[in-house]
Amino acid sequence: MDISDFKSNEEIAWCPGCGNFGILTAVKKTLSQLARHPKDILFVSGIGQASKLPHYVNCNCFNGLHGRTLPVASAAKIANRNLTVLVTTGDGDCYGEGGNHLIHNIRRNTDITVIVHDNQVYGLTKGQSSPTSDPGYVTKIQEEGVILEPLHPLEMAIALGAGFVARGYSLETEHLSWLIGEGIRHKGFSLIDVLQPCVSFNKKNTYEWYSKRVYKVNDNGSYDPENKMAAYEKSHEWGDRIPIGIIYRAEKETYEEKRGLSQGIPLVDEQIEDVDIKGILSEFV
Ligand SMILES: Cc1ncc(C[n+]2csc(CCOP(=O)(O)OP(=O)(O)O)c2C)c(N)n1
Repeated sequence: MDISDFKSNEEIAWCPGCGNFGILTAVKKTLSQLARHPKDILFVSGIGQASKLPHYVNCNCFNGLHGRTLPVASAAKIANRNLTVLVTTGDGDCYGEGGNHLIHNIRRNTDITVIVHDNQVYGLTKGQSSPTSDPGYVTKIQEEGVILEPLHPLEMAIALGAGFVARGYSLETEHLSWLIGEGIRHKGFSLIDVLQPCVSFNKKNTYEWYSKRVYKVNDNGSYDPENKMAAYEKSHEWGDRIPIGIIYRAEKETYEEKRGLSQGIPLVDEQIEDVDIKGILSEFV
């Protein structure tokens, strides 16, 4: 496949200069290298600027409710393991309203790849603080600055037992594309938090701000992403230096394996003629 095979005809509604463009480029590049047809790829998203990304990619898309992406994505993967299932979500969508789903889908460990466009702000609703906003960050609502402690998503994911935990930067598209590919190849739940400048509402965490701090965690080859305690410590690093790359990686049994769903006929292909679906549905209508 070629990058152009994944281009959709939708007009892009992001602001000029938005960090989401870099993520879109990285996603399409990764997909073009996967050697999978667009019909075999499913993007699930919620509500937000980040959640518009699947509209701009030519493949299957399920655009659901704010914060509810992960149960939908997990269910789709469980029903049809032949799909490559990706999630695009914002820091509000995934770490705020969808936080409970994040916790339990990490525990469930279905084979899905979650890309969080982390701009440290609610973009679509015009700039309120999000769970990852830096303390002191001033918005129209938080006029005296954010007073809550921020959530550290990578640290939380490692503590919960996620088997693939990574951070990318939307300006480093080659590196991000590689990370997304590694996340897809990882068997189980993969979390990729992407630093994504919001040029309209986040005037603190700008391209300049991130670019001064970001460094590749394994540039000198001495970082071991399989060392859990080192990864835990690294996941907490935030401030003058911000690591990007694969922070933690471990092989784990997936939900599909535990349930015996990784072999045999995928659920979606099972014949269900003998099931009285009308009777079941009538109980809910
Ligand atoms: C159930 C529900 N709660 C709240 C909203 C309002 N809402 C829509 S998007 C959003 C936050 C978006 O922020 P984020 O997920 O960080 O995405 P971004 O727009 O920054 O990419 C909120 C609060 C909604 N649409 N539905």
